Amino acid sequence: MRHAALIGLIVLLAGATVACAGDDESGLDAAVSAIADERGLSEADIEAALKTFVPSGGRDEYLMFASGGHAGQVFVIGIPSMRLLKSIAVFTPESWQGYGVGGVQTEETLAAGFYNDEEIKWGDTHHPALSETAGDYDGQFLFINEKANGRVAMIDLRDFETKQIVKNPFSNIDHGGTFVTPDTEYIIEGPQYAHPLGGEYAPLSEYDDKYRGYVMFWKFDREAGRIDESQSFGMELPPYWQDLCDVGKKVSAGWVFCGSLNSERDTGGIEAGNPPFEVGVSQNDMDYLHVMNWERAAEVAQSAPKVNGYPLISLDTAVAEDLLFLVPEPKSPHGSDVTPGGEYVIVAGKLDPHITAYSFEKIKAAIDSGVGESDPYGVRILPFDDVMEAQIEVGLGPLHTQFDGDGYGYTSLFLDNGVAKWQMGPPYHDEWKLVEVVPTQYNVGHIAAAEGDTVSPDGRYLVSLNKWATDRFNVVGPLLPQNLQLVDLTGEHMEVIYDMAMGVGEPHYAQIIKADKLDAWEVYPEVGWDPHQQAVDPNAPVSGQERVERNGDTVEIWMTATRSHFNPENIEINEGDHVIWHITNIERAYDATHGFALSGYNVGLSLEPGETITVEFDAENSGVFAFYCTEFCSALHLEMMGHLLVRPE
Ligand code: RUQ
Ligand code: CUA
Repeated sequence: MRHAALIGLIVLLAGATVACAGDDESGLDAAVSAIADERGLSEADIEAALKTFVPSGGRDEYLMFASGGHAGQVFVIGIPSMRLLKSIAVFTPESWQGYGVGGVQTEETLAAGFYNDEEIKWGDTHHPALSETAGDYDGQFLFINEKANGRVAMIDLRDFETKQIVKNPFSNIDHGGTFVTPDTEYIIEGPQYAHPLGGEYAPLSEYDDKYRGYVMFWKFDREAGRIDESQSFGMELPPYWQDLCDVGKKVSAGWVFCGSLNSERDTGGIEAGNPPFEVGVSQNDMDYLHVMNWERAAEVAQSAPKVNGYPLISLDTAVAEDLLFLVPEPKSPHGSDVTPGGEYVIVAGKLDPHITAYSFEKIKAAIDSGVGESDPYGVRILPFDDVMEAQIEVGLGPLHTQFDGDGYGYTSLFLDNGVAKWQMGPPYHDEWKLVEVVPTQYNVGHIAAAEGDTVSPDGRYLVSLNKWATDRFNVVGPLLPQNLQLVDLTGEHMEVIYDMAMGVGEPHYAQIIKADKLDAWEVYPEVGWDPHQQAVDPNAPVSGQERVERNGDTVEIWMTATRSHFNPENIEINEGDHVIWHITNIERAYDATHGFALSGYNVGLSLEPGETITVEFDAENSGVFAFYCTEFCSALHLEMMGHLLVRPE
């Protein structure tokens, strides 16, 4: 019997049920064996299926928030089932959620991120960051950066909706964020390609003088559930290409660490006979880890001059006030990740097969002792040998590191296609050493471990966020899905137990939170709820007071929606009228969402139970326009409609 051992396991797992139900073991045996044989499944396959299967009606133990890459969204994925539960609209309009398609509230959220009032229709989300309390995910808010236009968004996890987008005032591109400080005092938006201030024009010949990196510190007001732009500030950095950051915690609380590349300050120009960027940027053996004191920077920012409306700490001030130091890091570094206790910063260099661990204690000692030469901008470079704690050879193309709760680090290997598990030195274990590598399929970028960025990671599961899934799924045209692979960390060896095809965007980074830390609403707390304010809209339509009022050329409508009608149903106005249309879904039932589609006027809303949305437009098209509910809400859903009659002039 091929599957004997495993069937033993299944029987063991199912033990109680089997015994109670009085089923006979050999029946289960034979049934499993028959299915496995028919489908060509190995014992490992059956074991993986058992570990990831969540029966109908079951819940996942963790939720993963994954960036949607250039889909501009955030994906919510259950673990271990790897089911996609939601795609949260963030930087891109989305019509199922009625995001940016007619509703005034969400259109304003999106418009706050437009470029000089020019509509931006997409975004490139990279790094989600869950809000933290004392260094632990608290399940309240999620932040994410948008690389292509230098923006940061905030999602409220009470209703899983985007509430705010802010735009970097100093740079029109970013990358190294978002990362939150241990109590979510600040959300850090790290830069990438150096830029003239504010994205103004300056020729590349003035690169050394006019181009800079700008790290943004967005202040978070937890009470208000908003980034407080008035308390946010920026800091100028040398024109290296700052890359991923991580925030210090516990012993390194108050500090932030960002890797960089292009310490060469290369400006490319293959068309002019220069070496291409890929060569020019990879000449030096070392680039620089940026070590920044954000706590002190926040004080210094109080008296910093405002530029583009925000305090900006100049590079000279950053140097004079001891806010910024550099540490050499091996060739073309990418990730920098702080260990759970904050003792070390782990850096991985794309062109170096090692991970390098820097001791924060040694960094502090080097800062205090005043050692080190200055870079061309006067920033002190702490000597590598003074601050380096350990190096481990892990494989080719190491990128990003995560941690478990047992003193192990996990680093993605982009070139070797795998994830390396390695042991941390003191205070976790006696020595630093490589444990094993699990192959992944295919080019892995980020990895995410359960509660992996907190002061107390869970381990157990790790997701490898792989790029193109060659040779993995059915062919669906030349644009390949990505492959999110679930890795089981509980056994003696790491094991890939699920392949999830991701057919949208390109998930970069993700964070995984214990599901019971989230406390999302099933319906909005009260009828007439404005999700933008997270409060009742005093002007919300209420049952029994539905009406249409005219005031000159302005027509204001108070409409309610319930199963299975809108009230009022027919509305007659004049061409050219200005229309303000409020709709409340007055239902309290858990599953009673109504949609609102208005043909001819580009309006598509989602009204969840209790929600009020306002739409505003000029009635420039005359004619008869049906409006209808877009959710199949009841047997008489098709009857849930009405007419907007626009009389021609
Ligand atoms: S990084 S390319 Cu997160 Cu590896 Cu953006
Ligand atoms: Cu309401 Cu369909």
